[in-house]
Amino acid sequence: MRFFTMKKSFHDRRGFLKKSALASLTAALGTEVAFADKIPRNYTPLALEGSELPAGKDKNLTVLSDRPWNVETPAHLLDDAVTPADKMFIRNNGNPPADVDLKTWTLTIDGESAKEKKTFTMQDLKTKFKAHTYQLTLECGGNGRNGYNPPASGNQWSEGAVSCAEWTGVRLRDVLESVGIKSDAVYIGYYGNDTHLSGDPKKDPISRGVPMHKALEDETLLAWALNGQDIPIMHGPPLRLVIGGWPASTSGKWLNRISIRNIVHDGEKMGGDSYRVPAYPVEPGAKVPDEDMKIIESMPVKSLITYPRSGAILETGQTLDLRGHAWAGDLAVKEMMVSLDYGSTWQKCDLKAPKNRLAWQHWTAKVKFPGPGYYEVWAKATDSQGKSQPMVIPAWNPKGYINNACHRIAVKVV
Ligand SMILES: Nc1nc2c(c(=O)[nH]1)N[C@H]1C(S)=C(S)[C@@H](COP(=O)(O)O)O[C@H]1N2
Ligand SMILES: [Mo]
Repeated sequence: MRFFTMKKSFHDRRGFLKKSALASLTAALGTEVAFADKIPRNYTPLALEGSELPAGKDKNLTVLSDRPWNVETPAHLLDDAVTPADKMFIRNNGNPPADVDLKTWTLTIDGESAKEKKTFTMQDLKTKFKAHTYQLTLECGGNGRNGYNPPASGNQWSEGAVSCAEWTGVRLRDVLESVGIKSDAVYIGYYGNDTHLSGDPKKDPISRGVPMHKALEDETLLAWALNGQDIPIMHGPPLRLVIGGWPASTSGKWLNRISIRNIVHDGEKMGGDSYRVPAYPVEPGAKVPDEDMKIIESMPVKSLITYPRSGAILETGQTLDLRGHAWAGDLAVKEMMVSLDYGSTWQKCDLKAPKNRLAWQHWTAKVKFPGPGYYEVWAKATDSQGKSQPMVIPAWNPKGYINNACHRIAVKVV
């Protein structure tokens, strides 16, 4: 297949640096861009030019920031049924541990609602509990942030902060039950071994969690393997909490402690605008009172076109075999549609069942274009409760979370 390229531009039509490009640069640098209003038209700041990637990663991933690493996967590189480790997006809030030692690593279970405090070695976990493998969809709550206007600060993810790999480990439920859960338990909170960007050892880069009902699901794992191999350093070895269908920020990496809480966990990035959205629709740019913000739980229905990549060139009369994946948080996807005419009419796709609950579902469709010209293919999934993806952009929120707008690709027929 041939392709035409539409270079992602950092500039608007008048040649000024886009607000979103400036926002991502500010987030990556952790400081304001001085003299931003003096940047010449059509000039790309050096710091926005391509950075190197961490070891073991596909060279075509997109680096959004390298301190800490935030790397996204272009949609067409997510074509595999099971996402390979080298194509998984990376979202780090702090600095990962330089090295991890399987022999000395421990996991401690504690908290107000734990009947006792107990510490497990990796060997304990692997030998005292039954291992399970599930394919689980992990999508960053900020995936799609670059679609919002006014732009939200933070990494400007487009579509690729999602993965669906196979994780092996023990059920969190089995481990928590072996310790004993008090009847007043409401939440679990995780702690990892990464360090805060400030270097302050008393600060956690992130410490989030989920309510007990989600923590105790069959598919919630304490995982030590990714696609049958040791977890690569960027993805949280030697032990990672994996919680499919919820913001991937709940899947704690480099896990060393889980607290069973008698309150909603109050760790780093549980409050304020972090991973929270207004409880009701607000106008773009609104200031929302803290008490009106609610924690994001199950992620909304979404889909990707993973073949072809945007910019495909077809011959007139050629049939195009489209394919991709669709997922819907805790729910299943019930229907998948594609449109060639900006959503005026839709064609039903063939949709497969997931490998297991909380894994994405594969879809395919054969489409024919009426004649030469520029087209867009839009993809729309509907969940088991009848909710569909919005065609363009969903409700604005202060940090630009849960943008589940239809994925769109460009196609030229010649
Ligand atoms: N300890 C720790 N766990 C973490 C993070 C982190 O920075 N530190 N980032 C979270 C966020 S915001 C996301 S989206 C996912 C990213 O997982 P990945 O990098 O393996 O794709 O990990 C989550 N778990
Ligand atoms: Mo995230």
